[in-house]
This record gives sequence, structure tokens and C-alpha cells, in this order.
Amino acid sequence: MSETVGDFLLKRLAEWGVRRVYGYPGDGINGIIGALGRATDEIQFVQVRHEEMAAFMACAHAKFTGEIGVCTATSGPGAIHLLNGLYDAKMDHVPVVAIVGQQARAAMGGSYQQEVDLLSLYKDVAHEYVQMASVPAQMRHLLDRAMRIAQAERTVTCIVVPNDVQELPAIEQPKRAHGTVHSGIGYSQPRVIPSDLDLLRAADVLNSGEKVAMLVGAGALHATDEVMMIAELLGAGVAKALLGKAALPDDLPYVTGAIGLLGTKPSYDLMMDCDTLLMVGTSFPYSEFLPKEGQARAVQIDIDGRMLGIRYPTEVNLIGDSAETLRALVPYLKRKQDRSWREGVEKGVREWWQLLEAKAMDEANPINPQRVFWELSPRLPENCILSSDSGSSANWFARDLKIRRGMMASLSGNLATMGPGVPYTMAAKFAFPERVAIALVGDGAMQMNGSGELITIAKYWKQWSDPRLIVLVLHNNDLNQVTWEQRVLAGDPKFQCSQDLPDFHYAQYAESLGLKGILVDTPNAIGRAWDEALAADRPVVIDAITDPDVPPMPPHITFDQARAYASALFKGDPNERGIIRQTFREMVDAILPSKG
Ligand SMILES: Cc1ncc(C[n+]2csc(CCOP(=O)(O)OP(=O)(O)O)c2C)c(N)n1
Ligand SMILES: [Mg+2]
Repeated sequence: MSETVGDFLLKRLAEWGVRRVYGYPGDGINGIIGALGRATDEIQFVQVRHEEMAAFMACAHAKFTGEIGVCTATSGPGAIHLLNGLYDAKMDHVPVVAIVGQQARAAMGGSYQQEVDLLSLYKDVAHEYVQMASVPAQMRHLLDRAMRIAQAERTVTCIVVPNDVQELPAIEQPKRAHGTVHSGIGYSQPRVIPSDLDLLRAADVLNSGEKVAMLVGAGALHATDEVMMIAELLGAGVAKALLGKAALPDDLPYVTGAIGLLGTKPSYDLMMDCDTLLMVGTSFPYSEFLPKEGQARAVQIDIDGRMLGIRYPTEVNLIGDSAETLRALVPYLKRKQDRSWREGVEKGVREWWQLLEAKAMDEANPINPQRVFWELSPRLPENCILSSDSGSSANWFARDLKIRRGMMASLSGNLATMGPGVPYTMAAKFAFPERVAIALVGDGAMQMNGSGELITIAKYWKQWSDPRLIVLVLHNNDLNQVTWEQRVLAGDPKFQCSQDLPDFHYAQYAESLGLKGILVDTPNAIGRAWDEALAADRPVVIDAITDPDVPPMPPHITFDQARAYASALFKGDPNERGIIRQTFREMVDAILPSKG
């Protein structure tokens, strides 16, 4: 059989260095799936339960490896299913290429079955590059450009391939003629450093401040040493945006941890009291957690000029790679002699960790979710990879987990979608089968799609050299994060019709799939459950029965929020008694942070 367009597409993908494609078949991509079947030595096809999961996995592959993630789906419904995961990648600025099928060319425009206008549908998510192949001679440059643009722009690109085109004989190299395109392979990241003049302007701002705050995000993940070096010179405290959790280890005394609604009090204090702000690789959105306009002079570093100067009126905007730019700044910076600001930050951080421990050890009914995270921290294996879902788990992930050097951690930062926890973790295992991967997810996210994807884990785990993949389910029978947002932000009591979740036995279900399931329903069993899961010979689901009345509250609440919250209770919240009990415990902790 001669080489088809589908075969050539895969050969070219392999030449680009792609080793894995996440997806789900359908007759819109028969010609590509058939080719995948012939190319198994080069590229592994990972079959998911739902195309959205394939896109989440491609996104997580990109986040954890720095390489392009690739996913594929059939025309119409399959392509539609991919979208949410693709938006996750686009909004968190990681490169993903989607290869989707389409009806045969002759049918298009005929309101044919499964014919969806994919170029229009994908025009937003893949706006940097979405193209359809009409003839075999296009295949080479469409793929080359999709791969290169995804990397150059750190975004999602898409190629649409009608199913009949996939089966045609390949044209690897178009004849040289007017109207043909001749493309090649390869992309290397340029070295991007601001000009000396701009570095000098930035240094001037940073040198003249006395109370320097730093905020680091995903763009600083590869700049740990540089961020530490600058923080040391400037006597700064460093707060972390959610996606930058792994940029700095939490055992550094001046790291104030997460910022924002899911953040910490020392991060809040850092921002409220600083006179100078240095933002590195972050587009953290909430202005109420940043200094007031006029309070601080600010410098921002980002590799993408479009992301500069949009969160705070920064005085100096540096386009550059974070590590390179910080290194280039060093010679211009003067070490701050007065360390009193830094000492104050460190004191706040010490007290905060004590408070968090006290909060985690509070009794709850039956389990305090904070304690589940608190007990995990010292047990985290070296180099493990953590993925959180959206929900209350993201609060405890952000605040309570003490990350160490060498670990990775991610979640859906900007889209903040439910559902990526389990697929991210699986992508982590495919990319790094020798490392432990842990998903931290709510029961709502588990019911939405994690439970389906456990079947995929059951299908593949034996391929991984270290089979340890752990899914922690916070089993609170509630869409807890939103229940609390409704109380605190809107002043509405819990609406059980929308917030209660049906009960489900996650551990038993895991066992039914040949995985290990551990039910944890008393606080004393938490540590043992983590030990057992980390020593297991197969993937584990920890089903932790947690208390929905423990408030996943911001570090401080405003007067309006407190009033809304109180009025929600007076309106007859079904959980009123439990909430008052837990809130009282938390208040006592804040007053007496070092109690037991
Ligand atoms: C796809 C999607 N739907 C809805 C939301 C809104 N939302 C954010 S968190 C959340 C609740 C999650 O519940 P669960 O997974 O049980 O976690 P919990 O907060 O209870 O720990 C909801 C509904 C979202 N972010 N994404
Ligand atoms: Mg829940």
C-alpha cells in the first residue's frame, strides 16, 4: 500500500518529535487512526473516554514537559468535545495542536451528517492558526506551521483534515512551481532579553524601593534560582500565583505562598504594605489582591508583550524570558542593607504556617479537608507531580501543600474549569512514568469526568514503570466551592437542588476496576491512607469523607462578604449549625494560632 496523507501526517509528527497522541476515533478520522495503527513504533495513541479529556491530557503534557501536546478527534461531535480542554491550554499559554476530521470534500456545504463548520468553530480557540487541508500537497506545510506557531505563540493551533483527503496518496514534497509551498521542520526558543536601557530603568525602580514584593507565576517555573537570587538581593517577600506554585519551594522563609481568593494572609499583607512590586511571568487577575494604584512602583517581566501592563499600571515593562531577564538585572541591583521589611514578611509567614496547622487539626464532621492536605505535605515523594481540580481542593492545594524543589504542580489556572485533575495526572504518568503523580479532586469533578477517566487509568497503568498514581477525592456530597461563593459573595443560602451531589462509592468503584480503593472516614486514618497509597503496587483512589462546612475562605473577608455570609445563614441555610461550629473554630485558631 502506498503512503497515504494520514501516514505522512504521522511520519511528519514523529519527525517533529511527537511520541504520543491523545484522542478518540470516529469515521471523520479513520484515515488518521488507520495510520496510527501502522505507526505504533513511532507514536503511541492513547484512547480516552471523552475527547475533552484528550485535550486536557495534551494540555498537561505541554505544561509538564514543555513540549507540544497533540490530540485528535473526529469531525462534528468529537471536535466539539475537544474544545474545553483546548481553551484550558490556550488560556494557560501552552502549545497544543489539535488534529480533527471533517466530512468528505464532496459533501461539504451539503448540510451533511456531522458536518460542522469547524473553521468557524475553532476560529477563537485556535485563532493563531486553524486551516483545512483540501489537497494532499498542503499537508506538509499545514502541519509544519501548526507545530511552529503553537510553540512560537504558546497557544492552540488546529488542522482540519477531511476524511477523504486522509486516504489519498501522500505528496511529501510538492512540485516546485508557482503556488506551491515548501516548508521545513524545527523550532528553537529564542533568547529574549530586554535592552540595557530598560534593565537600568527597572533596576532604578527596584533599587529605590524599601519594601519590595514579588509576584511570580507560570512564566517563572524555570527561573527558581534567579527568583531566589533577586528576592535575596532586594530583601523581598515572594507571593505565587496558582500556576506558579512550583516556581519556588514553600520551605523558603520569605515565600508567602498563594495569592488571591485561594491565597494566604502573608501574601495579602505583602501586597497591601509594599512600596515596590516586581511581577514575573504572571497575569494574576484580581486587582483587589494587588497594591492600590499609586501605592507601589512596579516592574513587570513577561515573555509575551501582550500580557504586560494590564493588571497594574507598571512603570517598566520588560519583554523577556524570566530567567534570562532576572539574571541580566542582577548586576544593576544593589543589595538592600535594611532587612527589616524582609524580617517582617518572614515573621508573618511563620505565624501563618502555625495558623494553617491549627486550622488543619480542627475537628470537623467527619474529616477536615485541610488536614488531608496537611498530612500529605511531609509525605510528598521527591519529584512528584501534583494536579488539582477546580473546587475547594484548589484552596487547600494552594494554601496547605508545602511544595519542594523538583516537584511539579498544575491546574486549570485561567479557565478554572472543573475536570482536569484526573486527566492531567494521567498525562503526567505517560510523560514521566517513573514519577509519582497525585490528583486532588472534588466529588463533583469526579462525577463530571474523573470517574470515567479512571477506566482509562485501569486500561493503561501497567505500562508505567512506577504504577503509583493517586486520586484523592474530597467526598463532601456538595459542589462546595460554589456553595460557599453563593453564601459569601451573593449572600444566598445553599440551594440544595443545585448544590447537593448524589452519593457514590469512589473507593469501591476503584476496586471494581482493579485499582486500589481506600475509604477514609476518621481523621486518624488520613496519614495511614497516604502511606498505604504511596506504597501501593497500583493506582489508588482515596475516598475521603470531608466536611462541607469547613469554609474555603479567602485570607481576609471584606465587610460586604461577611454581611452577605451572615445574611445567607439567616435566610435558612440547611448547613447553618455546622457552619457556625466550624467558623467559630477557625476564629479561635486565628486568635490563638499556636494552640494544639
Ligand atoms: C466545567 C465547570 N462547570 C462549573 C464550574 C463552576 N464550579 C467551580 S468549582 C465548582 C464545584 C466543584 O465541586 P466539587 O468538584 O465537588 O469540589 P468541592 O468544591 O465540593 O470540593 C463548580 C460547580 C466550573 N468551574 N467548571
Ligand atoms: Mg464536592
